[in-house]
Amino acid sequence: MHRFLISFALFSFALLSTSCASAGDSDADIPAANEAQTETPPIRNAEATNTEATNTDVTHNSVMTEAEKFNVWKADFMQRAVAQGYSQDLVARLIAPATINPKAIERDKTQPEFTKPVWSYVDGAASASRVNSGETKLANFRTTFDAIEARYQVPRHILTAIWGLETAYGKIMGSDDMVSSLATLAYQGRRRTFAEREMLALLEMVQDGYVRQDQLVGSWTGAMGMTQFIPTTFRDYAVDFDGDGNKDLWESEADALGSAAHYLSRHGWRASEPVMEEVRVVDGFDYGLTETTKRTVNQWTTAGVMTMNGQPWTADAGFLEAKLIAPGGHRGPKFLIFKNFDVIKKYNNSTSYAMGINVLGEALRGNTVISTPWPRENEALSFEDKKTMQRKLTALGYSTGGVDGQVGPNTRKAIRAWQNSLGLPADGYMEQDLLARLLAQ
Ligand SMILES: [Ca+2]
Repeated sequence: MHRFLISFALFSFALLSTSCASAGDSDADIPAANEAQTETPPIRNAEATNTEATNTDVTHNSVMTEAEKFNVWKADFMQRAVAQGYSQDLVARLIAPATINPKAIERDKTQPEFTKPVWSYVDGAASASRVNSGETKLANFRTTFDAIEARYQVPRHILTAIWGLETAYGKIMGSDDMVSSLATLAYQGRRRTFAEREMLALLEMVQDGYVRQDQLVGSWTGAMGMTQFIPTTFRDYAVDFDGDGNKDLWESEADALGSAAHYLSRHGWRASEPVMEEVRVVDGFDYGLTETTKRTVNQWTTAGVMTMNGQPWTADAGFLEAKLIAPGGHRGPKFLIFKNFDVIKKYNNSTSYAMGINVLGEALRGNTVISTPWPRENEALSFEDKKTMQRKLTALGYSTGGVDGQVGPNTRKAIRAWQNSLGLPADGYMEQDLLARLLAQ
């Protein structure tokens, strides 16, 4: 808190897995803002997947081999791309060589059965090795960061954290052919709208000449370079920061970091505001206010929210709007989250991710931002536990909007209503002992 009070006038991420780092992109397990309120889609958003049926087209003719069906889809897509105005030459050169990426077929079918608790993600994000490497990068690219901050007013520690969480500072960028990966996702169908849209963006990128076809390498999910931009994001936000004529997010740190800064800036980054601040709340605090309610800091103070050290907020801070989150329930740490938190979620629509970026970023500046212990003794609910919980809540009249094993806003709302009925803190957070209590009911 003192950090915020003092530095308010200043500026106020393997992983976990590789590329699509944040594979856990949806906020399924973590109380977060209402994702439906997102104005523009984040770079990668689990919600962007779709489940449209594809059984009406020729690609599902069972007599054909997989490769033949793929080629039918490909010929059709190429025809449509040309009809949309892309040159026949370009389309043939870029799309015709595409082949099925077996990894994209396999992995896209895999459903996560178990989600790590939020603290595992946050701990991993700011591991000692990631902090050490980040400090080295900050030192090695000091002048680059100076120039990027001057142009975009996005602080270097946040950019470094994104670089670190996305690709371990450029070490794990994915080595899959972009066109084949996206073509496979499109052919497969579950993400056809997304993948075809991204393929058209690849055509545009090559057509406009600021990237070369041979550069189009990344993760099977379609994310490229040190900052893991999908093609539409690349097309709309990548910059040639070093001015060599090539938007090189793979080899040029200046281009990659400048592009990330440009992205955050265009999504409303506020240089003079914090990302999140840990807070305490009074006994009997109404946890129904967490997650979606937006109030000014002064209003939160009136509602019983306090700084960790008990000092008042600065006058300026009092007027900032914030939401309150308790990602580990009422026994864990609570945070006021500000506009910049939502801007980070435009990068990856996950509360855990945004927290990870902030925790790593602050660690790179020598700050520890979470002091309250997480409720680690509580074993996280399994996928089956979550479904059992959803069935029981629904049976008791608290609709979870379906039984899918994913704890999203609807399920948290149902948990809150059930908690309220028993006079429990309505934090929307289900623990094993609470689950036992629910099931006994
Ligand atoms: Ca460049």
